[in-house]
Amino acid sequence: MKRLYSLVLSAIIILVLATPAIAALASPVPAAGMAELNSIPQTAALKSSSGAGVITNSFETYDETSPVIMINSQPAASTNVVQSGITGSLSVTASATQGAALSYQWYSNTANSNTGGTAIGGATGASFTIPLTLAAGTYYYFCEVNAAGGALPARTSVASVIVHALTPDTQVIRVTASDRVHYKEKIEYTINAANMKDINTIALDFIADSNIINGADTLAESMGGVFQIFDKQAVLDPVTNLWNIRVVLSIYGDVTSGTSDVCKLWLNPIRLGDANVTLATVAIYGIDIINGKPSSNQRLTAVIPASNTTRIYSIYDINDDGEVNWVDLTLAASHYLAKAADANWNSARIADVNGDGVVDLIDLVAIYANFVP
Ligand SMILES: [Ca+2]
Ligand SMILES: [Ca+2]
Repeated sequence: MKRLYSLVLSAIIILVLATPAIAALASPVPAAGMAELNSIPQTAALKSSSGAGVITNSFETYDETSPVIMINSQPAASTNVVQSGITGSLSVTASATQGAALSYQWYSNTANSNTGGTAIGGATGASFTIPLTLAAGTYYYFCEVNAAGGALPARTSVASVIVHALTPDTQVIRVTASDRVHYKEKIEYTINAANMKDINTIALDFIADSNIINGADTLAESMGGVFQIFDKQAVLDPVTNLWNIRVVLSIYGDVTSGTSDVCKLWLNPIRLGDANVTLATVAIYGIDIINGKPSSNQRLTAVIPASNTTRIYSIYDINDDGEVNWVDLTLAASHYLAKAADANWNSARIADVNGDGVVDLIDLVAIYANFVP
């Protein structure tokens, strides 16, 4: 073990010494004539080389020194809510090169499109709370991200919000989870039930992508006066690695009406990326008042499918490509001995994984120790 450690240190030190050459290779060299190209106005009349005529071309003006915006995670494609009990929000994660400051503007649209749309007053954060007063129907939203320094704006894909009409007997199941979870932590899903009067049993079937996540030691646990009959996970499709997770709950007297958290579900990240978990089906059975057992009649009057996407990230993934490997170590090494007082700290600080204000061997060893395939 000691020998392995010193081998790693040697490898890192060699890497650090070799870094200027790597950095020189990686630095983009402006193409000859780029400055002239950039000075061409948006619509330019160019004379052809033969002089036979005039060709008019349109150009997007592009300055290679401007920051570039990346949308790292999109708002949920589809969110189901129930009228008068609307909860939840839509959110976007974005970044820009050169550490440019980002700004956000959410839009609503009458069609399933992210062109056009109407800017929503005050909706200028990375997260947008779904308006509580929406009537039953389908609504379309998207976010436009802008960055300082002349970056081209970037728009997210469209997020549909489906508002279901509420009737007195509508049972509602909601599932919520964090948008982002660190690789070393569990993803926690909270299952909330509403309008459970005279309900005996709830059976929930989730579909999870086991390329990214796997069952935790404790898969599910009931709460709020609800009894858990069983939980289990099984391979649904060995080709796509989709897993089915079934949780069956029994409802007792305490949860007869209103809204209550009835269960938690935990999954373990096994890789970086977007973990998708969908509540595929819900079966709700009422009480058979003759013998007190579950009725064979399903009482469900509103299926609320819910899909949650959680970004599994690692602070050691310096280039944010979903893996922690030698590329990240090389990138971090290119900032070796950068300090918080340095002019380039804005670009170097990502390599300071322990946050102590300097990029040194401790950071490089930590990145090496947290490689993720
Ligand atoms: Ca990486
Ligand atoms: Ca450090």
